[in-house]
Amino acid sequence: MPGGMVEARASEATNGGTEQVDVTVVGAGFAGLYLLHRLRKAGFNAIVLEEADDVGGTWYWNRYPGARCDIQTIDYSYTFDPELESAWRWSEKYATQPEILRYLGFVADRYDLRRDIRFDTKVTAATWDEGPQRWLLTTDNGAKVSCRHYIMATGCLSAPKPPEIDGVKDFKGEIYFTSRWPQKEVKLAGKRVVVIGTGSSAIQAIPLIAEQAAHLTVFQRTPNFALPAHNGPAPADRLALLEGDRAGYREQARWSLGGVPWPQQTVVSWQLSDTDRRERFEKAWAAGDLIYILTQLWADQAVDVDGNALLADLIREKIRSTVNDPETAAALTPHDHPFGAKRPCLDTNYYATYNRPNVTLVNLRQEPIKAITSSGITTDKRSFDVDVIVFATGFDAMTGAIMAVHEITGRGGRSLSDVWAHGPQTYLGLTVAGFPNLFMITGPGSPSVLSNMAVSIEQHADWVVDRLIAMREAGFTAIEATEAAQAGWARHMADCSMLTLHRLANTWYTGANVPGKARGVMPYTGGVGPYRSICNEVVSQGMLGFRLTGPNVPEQCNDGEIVRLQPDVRLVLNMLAEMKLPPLESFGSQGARDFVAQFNAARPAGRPVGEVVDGMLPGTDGPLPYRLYRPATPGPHPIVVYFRGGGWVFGDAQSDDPFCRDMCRRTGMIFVSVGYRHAPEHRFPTATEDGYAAARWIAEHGAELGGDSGPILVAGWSAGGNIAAVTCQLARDRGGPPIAGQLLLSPVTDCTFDRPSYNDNATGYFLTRSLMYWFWDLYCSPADRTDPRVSPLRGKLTGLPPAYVVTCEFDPLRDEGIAYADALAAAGVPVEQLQGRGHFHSSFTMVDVVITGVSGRAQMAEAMRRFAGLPEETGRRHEGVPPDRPREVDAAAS
Ligand code: N01
Repeated sequence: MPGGMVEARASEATNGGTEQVDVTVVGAGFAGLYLLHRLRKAGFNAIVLEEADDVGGTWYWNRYPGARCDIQTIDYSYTFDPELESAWRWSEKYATQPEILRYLGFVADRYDLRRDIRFDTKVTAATWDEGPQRWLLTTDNGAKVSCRHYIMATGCLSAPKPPEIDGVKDFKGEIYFTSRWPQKEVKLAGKRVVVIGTGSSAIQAIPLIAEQAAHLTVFQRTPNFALPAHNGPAPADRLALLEGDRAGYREQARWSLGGVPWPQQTVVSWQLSDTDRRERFEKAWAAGDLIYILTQLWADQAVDVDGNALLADLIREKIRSTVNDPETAAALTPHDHPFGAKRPCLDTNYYATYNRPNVTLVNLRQEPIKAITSSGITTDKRSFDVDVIVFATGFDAMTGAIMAVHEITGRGGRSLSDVWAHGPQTYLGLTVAGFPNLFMITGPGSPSVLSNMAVSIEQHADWVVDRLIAMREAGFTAIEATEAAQAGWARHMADCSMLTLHRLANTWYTGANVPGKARGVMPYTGGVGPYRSICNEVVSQGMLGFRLTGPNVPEQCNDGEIVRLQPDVRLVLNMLAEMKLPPLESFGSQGARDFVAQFNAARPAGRPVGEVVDGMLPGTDGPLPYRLYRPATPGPHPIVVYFRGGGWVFGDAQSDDPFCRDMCRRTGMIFVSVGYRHAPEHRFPTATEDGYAAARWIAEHGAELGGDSGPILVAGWSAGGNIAAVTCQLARDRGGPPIAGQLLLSPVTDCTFDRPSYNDNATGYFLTRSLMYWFWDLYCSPADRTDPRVSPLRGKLTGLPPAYVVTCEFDPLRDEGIAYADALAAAGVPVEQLQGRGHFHSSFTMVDVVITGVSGRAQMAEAMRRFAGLPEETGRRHEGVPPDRPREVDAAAS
């Protein structure tokens, strides 16, 4: 066995009273048990330190009445050993805490794990020892351990949060925490009981406590969404799926978004009628499955506030129809967060429990707790005498389990608590720069609590153990994330969190439940499958973002950022890459048009607008088709003349339809999408002259089209951006029409192909350099290319209307767009730029596919409104970026 594990392996027992091992794991829950099993099988000398006197982790401590899992148990199981799977059969759809604990005990015994678990042992400090490159651990029973690698398998919800209510110590009755429920029986019969909190723990416990207590008073600060679990045997359809192809089912779970194999929905809410939506909802309600209702209703439910509100309203209806007293029902109905942004709960008779005569709800929003007294609880309005207080007040989630457990001191004596003072910084949620050989299982920055934990735990444990094996084989003894990789991960995390609605709620996901805790979405919101592929990519790219060192081998550090694309752009590009399409140009012009039309037909339909009208307008050589999008608001409206993208070769009424609809809705303006003629049938300058003629006609007939009396605006994407830019120059030079503003989205502006973006993004981002060459060849002979009617950057730029120029980082056209914006500004034209970090050429036009394009479109719309002299759209402010960050686009869901 080469390398750094040798001395630890040889030590076997102790060295001056310090036990020497290769790997120490903290926590004997789901993660710790599997780690120990894998580490042992890989030949490592590993131990687990566990504070409790038995295995179970979270499931050891959380033994309050009603505690169950709320992912179906057939999914919430180990999958690493098919024999284990056939050796254990769950008795219920959602197993109880005692059954889960029995399962973990069964696993511990089956793999003979207990002999390497030190129970009743709490780590009190962990310090990285630079010299020997090992972690030194001290424990509360005096034992010391030295290990090469230190793995925190401490769970995400293990550090209970203090109640933060004055007077707890004065209370003379009994106090319990759901998170530390005693092993002995708690007798509640005949007692006046209070439960503080209405999260998952409380919602499971309340119906059972109500059955026992003489009276139960629930103190609720924030209502939560809860759904009936409909517990019973595992549903036959799911069981059949699993048993029909166990390996396939498990593999699908590993690559799914949430760790349970459900298909991804493609139908968006506005494509469904009210009846269809209700039908889907009732099916989900009857299914009693969190992942199902969180993912299977419509594609926009988790990423779009409007799509989400449709679902939230249906759940609110259910609450109202279950709870008899309207005031109690109103208090129990959440309105302060989108459904799913705060962890929803699964319940059994939760809402109906409030119909019992022995149950009272106290709404702390109306009467906050003043103090706990010796005999009970006093609010702003009244006093309650009680015998028992149950705190279901939750956890210092994700970071608490790592930081609050003990001091962790890394390289240079830096403590993890200091490093994380402003929020957790990790690489992949697995490692922290400055803390060599420290790993976290389901740490902040990994999918963890937003996934089926069983699946995430196995992926993490496998990834870590596989890395340790690879290090051993290569002779490395230390591994550490680089600062650059970690910073890149933070950016990617922030990008991902803009994809979902989690950022719109005050929850333990964001640290908001603990006073003074740094705020930010802590779990990785990009999904289990994408996360897995990123972890694999780190390895296939030579341990990108890690520094590996060892005594007898040269250092290896392949520094860099693992994901630079926006998360949804990455998914789109991966999907396109998997399709292994031939180059678009190889189809020929008509073939390319047909292909693009077919491709576009598979997109989500555009959203409804007030009216869509197809018409014809006179062009220079005959009629040109147009499609007009009218807002639903009363007119007249400003008019935007829009030119479609498609390299002067394709682009029809359908191709840019979702974008035009979206911009019509956002701007409150009429969009007239013009069907200019295409190359190669109609070469330069036909497209430009058609565009200009159309703008002129539309300006002259604005009133007939429902336009207001102001000047028109122009907009265009790609080749359409080229036509929009040229139209502005021609309008200036040919006596009109007056144009109030121009929106140029990834425009072609110049015939030079030597700017860096042409090389940097030559391939791999859908619009390739060779496709651009093809477009140019079909449209324009080399002799004509410097004409400003196709290379507007070479034209006169003074006296043009104000411009909003959008470019995308991973686009061959990026630099010519920026060059045009800069040149306009130099010529005195008011210009704003939006540089789409992590975006590709089609990011902003792939409406409802590239969700991170939303905030860019929101900013474009604001700019267009400013150009037209309209007031700011305050209603959609949350979609945009803060005004102090104007030049780089952030993502946001609408
Ligand atoms: O904790 P929570 P939990 N005064 O933080 C309230 C998992 N889990 O233990 O929302 C008054 O959700 C607090 O109010 P607010 C699951 O992931 C899984 O219930 O902060 N109230 C909230 O209502 C879950 O999400 C299962 O305004 C106070 C409640 O206490 C996570 O664990 C079962 C307060 C805390 O709810 C945590 O759930 C159970 C105060 N000072 C848990 N402080 C499964 O089924 C807090 N609250 C697998």
